[in-house]
Amino acid sequence: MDKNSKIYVAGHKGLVGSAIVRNLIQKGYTKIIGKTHSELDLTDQRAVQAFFKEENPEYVFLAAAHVGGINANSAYPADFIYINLEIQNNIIKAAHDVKVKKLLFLGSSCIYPKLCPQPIKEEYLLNGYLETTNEAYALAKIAGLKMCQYFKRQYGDNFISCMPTNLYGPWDNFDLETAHVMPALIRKIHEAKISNSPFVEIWGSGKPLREFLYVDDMADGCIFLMENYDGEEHVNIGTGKEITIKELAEMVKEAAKFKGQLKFNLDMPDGTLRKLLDINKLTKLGWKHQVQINDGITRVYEWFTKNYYGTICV
Ligand code: GFB
Repeated sequence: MDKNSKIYVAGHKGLVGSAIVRNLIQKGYTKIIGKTHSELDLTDQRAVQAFFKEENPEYVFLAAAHVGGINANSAYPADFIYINLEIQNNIIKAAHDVKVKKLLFLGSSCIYPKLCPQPIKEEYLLNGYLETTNEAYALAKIAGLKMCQYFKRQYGDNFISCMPTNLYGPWDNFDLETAHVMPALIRKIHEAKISNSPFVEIWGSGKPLREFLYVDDMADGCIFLMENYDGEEHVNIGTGKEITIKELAEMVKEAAKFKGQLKFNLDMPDGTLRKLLDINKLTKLGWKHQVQINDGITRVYEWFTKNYYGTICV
């Protein structure tokens, strides 16, 4: 990409897309375009086609998706598969039609089989059945990465894919019903502290292991791949480190200085017990994350208390 290449970031207002925009600006890219949901409905094929014809972007980061935590994924599987297939089909096909120079599709570590060996190598894809709590979302994301492969194979389009692990950072979704675990715990523990609650509820057993990547690191990894990778196979993006949900809750407690107890609600699902990505492929290409988890939690906690809690909740 040249510094004045026209770059479209689909989903530029979300956790992932906004981090990609921040990172592109930091790196000196000047022509970044984005459209809000009200300006462009990405599930509307005609509107997406018209937008691509009019703007003619040279590079596309496909970071727009209908996302949510374990509860939202389990409760609304029809929405997760339908909306995500629509968004990615429309963008990938429109990018092909206007001959963009390169497109990066973002998936998720939940695409891998529930019981596959750990850490998870890229080649384990489609070796077994999926985790039921996020099967619909995973199927859409698998279709997206395969579509990129097939357009590359059949038409020579330079469409690549990456599969980030669990992400966290500023501008996340802090709605407790639909959030991922990190923003949910930050909010719950902060609220427990200010209401002097003796405990905070944690869903599930606290035993599942998760790998967490700070979203600005992920953005940096995405731009690194856009600049350095043209392969057909997708690439994992993670830290290579995992912690239990209980350990995560203890860390958030520490950041928030909350002294109460953790109360595990076993009526809520654990989801998959482990999904640690093998990051050797990306490491060999020359990229590594920077932000360690304690530092990342502190940053997001501070962001939440200043920007979210300060303005929206109070
Ligand atoms: O982040 P999370 O919602 O999704 O949950 P997944 C991770 C773990 O944290 C689960 C536990 O074991 C939850 O039971 N947990 C504890 C909580 N307390 C809470 C809480 O208050 N809220 C939430 N949300 N979880 C998602 C997939 O799976 O991962 C998506 O559903 C996507 O498709 C995403 O792939 C990255 O890590 O289980």
